[in-house]
Amino acid sequence: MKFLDQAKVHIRAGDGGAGCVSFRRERNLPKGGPNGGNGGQGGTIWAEGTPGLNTLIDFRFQQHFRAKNGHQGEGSLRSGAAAEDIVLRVPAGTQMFDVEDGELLAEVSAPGERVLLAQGGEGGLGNAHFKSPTRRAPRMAQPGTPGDERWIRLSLRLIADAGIVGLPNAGKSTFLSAVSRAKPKVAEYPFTTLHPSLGVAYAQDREFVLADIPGLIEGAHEGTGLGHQFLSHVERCKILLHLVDGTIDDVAGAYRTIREELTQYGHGLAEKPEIVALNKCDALTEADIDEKRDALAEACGAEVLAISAVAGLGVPELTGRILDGLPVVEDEVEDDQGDDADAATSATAEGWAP
Ligand SMILES: Nc1nc2c(ncn2[C@@H]2O[C@H](COP(=O)(O)OP(=O)(O)OP(=O)(O)O)[C@@H](O)[C@H]2O)c(=O)[nH]1
Ligand SMILES: [Mg+2]
Repeated sequence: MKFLDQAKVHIRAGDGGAGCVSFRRERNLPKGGPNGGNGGQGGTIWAEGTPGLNTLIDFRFQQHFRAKNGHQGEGSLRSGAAAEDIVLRVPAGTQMFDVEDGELLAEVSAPGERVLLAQGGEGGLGNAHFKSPTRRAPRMAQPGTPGDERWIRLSLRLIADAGIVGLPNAGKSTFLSAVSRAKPKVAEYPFTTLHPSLGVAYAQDREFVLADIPGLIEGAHEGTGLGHQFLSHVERCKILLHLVDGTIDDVAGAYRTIREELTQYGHGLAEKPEIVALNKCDALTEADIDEKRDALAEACGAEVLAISAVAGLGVPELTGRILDGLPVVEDEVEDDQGDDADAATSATAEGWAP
């Protein structure tokens, strides 16, 4: 499945049905009163967060959403039927903007959350409504009001707890696949990952969402490599995991390159809590590990974990560290989330496979 994080759709809510002008006519009642019913409500358009969904790709295939109009009122005081609502299924983390003025209309931040995008029109009142002692045969009824209509831009920012950053080839995707069921592509060349991917990691009976984004290189903020466009997906992470490839000579330089890009990008990324890990330690000697870990610790001014994403070395400690940095959510594993979370995980893993 392809990843798509921007989409433009046209939405049009249904118009309200017209009210009806009608009079009661019966053989023994030649001048019965007005009995025109009200029109029905036009269909409204909503957006709803959907579990297991993490791309806006569906909106490439369908860009127009039009809800039906409400039915007209009828005689004998029958109200017109309301039209059905339409629900756009979007991933959690989707923001919706008005294309015309760029205004943020709504935001879906959790699965199941529903927001209004376009209100259906109200049905018009039938002539029965206008009856009064002085006006016993009103020949008027209201038309329905029109439904809202607009172009909206959908913009998805993944909501992950932790985001993995690092140079290409640092082993970011390998780490994601080591701790979750996500299966991102891993290869020995840079820029293997072209789109962000998400995985749910489990550790210490807790779970957290990890985002793997394409590697950054020097000048990413000026568009070099794949640029830093994907950094928007780690903007909302609570913590950054900074992976450094231990097999390269200048690990401190690699670290600083990424830090510089994070700073250039702005949006508070450089201020986020960061955990630094030296990866690929299975390919290093003890002495090498010590030396590089020290160099890295000096560059970042914090303790550095030595890990091997491939061999699983130091991985539980690292996930433990990430968890320590995340707020504990009460009832995290309770409720009916258990099964759902499982289902969402596998869907996520498949959904994100490139
Ligand atoms: N020896 C060793 N190799 C590793 C380890 N982790 C990753 N690799 C290898 O490093 C290469 C790059 O791994 P990826 O996970 O694709 O790296 P990435 O950071 O996702 O790279 P991009 O997506 O290009 O940014 C692959 O050949 C991996 O097998 C490790 O712990 N030890
Ligand atoms: Mg990758």
